[in-house]
Amino acid sequence: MNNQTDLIEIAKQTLIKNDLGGYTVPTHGLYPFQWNWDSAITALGWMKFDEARAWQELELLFSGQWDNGMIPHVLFHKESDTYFPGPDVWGSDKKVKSTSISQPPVLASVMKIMFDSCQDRALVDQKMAEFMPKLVEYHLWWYRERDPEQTGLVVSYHPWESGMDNSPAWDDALAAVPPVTWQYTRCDTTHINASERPHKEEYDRFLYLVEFFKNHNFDSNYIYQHCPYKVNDIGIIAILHKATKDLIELCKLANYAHPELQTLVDNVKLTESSINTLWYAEEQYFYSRNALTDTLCKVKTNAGLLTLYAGLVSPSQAAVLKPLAKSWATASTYSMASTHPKSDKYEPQRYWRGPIWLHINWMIAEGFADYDDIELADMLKNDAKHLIEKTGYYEYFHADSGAGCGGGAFSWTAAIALYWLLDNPAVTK
Ligand code: 9WN
Repeated sequence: MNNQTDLIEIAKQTLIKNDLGGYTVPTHGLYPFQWNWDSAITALGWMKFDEARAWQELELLFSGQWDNGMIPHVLFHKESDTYFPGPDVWGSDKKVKSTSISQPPVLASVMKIMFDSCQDRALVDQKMAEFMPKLVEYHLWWYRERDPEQTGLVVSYHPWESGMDNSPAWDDALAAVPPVTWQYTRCDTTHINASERPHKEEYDRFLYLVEFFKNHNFDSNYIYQHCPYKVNDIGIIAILHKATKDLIELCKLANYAHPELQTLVDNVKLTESSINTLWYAEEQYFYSRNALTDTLCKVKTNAGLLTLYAGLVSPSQAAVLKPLAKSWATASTYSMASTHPKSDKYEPQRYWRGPIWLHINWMIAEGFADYDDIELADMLKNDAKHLIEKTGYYEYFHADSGAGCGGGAFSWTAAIALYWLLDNPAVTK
């Protein structure tokens, strides 16, 4: 059991040790590159003790932005042989080698927090001038490329894009993707026990999609028409929606006028008018949808609760979601399992099929606080605190035993602890 002061120091040291010169790896060995949503969350931790370094994290993330506006899910700044699939398998030819998909775009929401909280205002102004055009382009990319028919619900082409790679919500959609037949050697299971990682059947299909993008020269139109995996991911949709609203607000606060700002405003309205197509009335829950078969992915995963964080939930829906979330949160020792513990798909220690991720808990807690359920928000926060006190900064946690799972000395867990859980006043370097 560590005390508060120790936990703050260990969290800072975790980020410092994971710093590879301007960007932070999620953890050494298992994930040796810069990941998109990890870096955004990690910047919140840096912000608490080194504001310049927090902005630098974003600078390196923007450095890999594609000309079409996309910010990739992984940037391969430096070579490493401890991860598979690396840049050769992905095959992109950009100036910074990268993957060809994105990740949940929490970046703008993070930038809004940094804008509101950072003490060095001259630095904030400088960074806003530098990053705002890029950030708007990133959001325009999401709506233009991933919702070309203007349905209000963007699509995702890969479970890795969801950030919740192995969620049981993807099982049916992924089963329709052909497996690769070539031999490959995974690195993840040399770092981590296989019982905590996806099965080979899933990896075979993850890799098929990676090759599919490469074989079709990353052609957005072709991929939109023919990708064998196309999902309206409720998690991405919710995080994008919240982030776009934050971005619009940021444009006003930073006095930044982009000629296509109205497009963002229009897309916010469009999503608001179409989100209920993902509400399954019979079970009173928000689900992702397999866009190829037009069927909802009916597994209760906590991604559905991110709609509260996005402010997409009506009062009557919130009245149903609150008691559901309470019984969900209390169905395991620690709140809140990523898959409902009563679901037959629940696996308490396998990747995204049951364990707890603290940055997701933070978003869900924010959502419940916004909908005036302080009790639930506090429960999530207190449990998250108990987990780090008991176990430290693991990638994720077993919802019943509280054991740390996946990688250790993990950046986003340390960062969200610094930002959300540990009462540490900000000090600028
Ligand atoms: C693939 C880095 C990333 C997270 C994802 C998480 C895991 C990668 C993997 O690690 O995914 O992107 O190889 O398993 O699922 O959310 O961003 O921490």
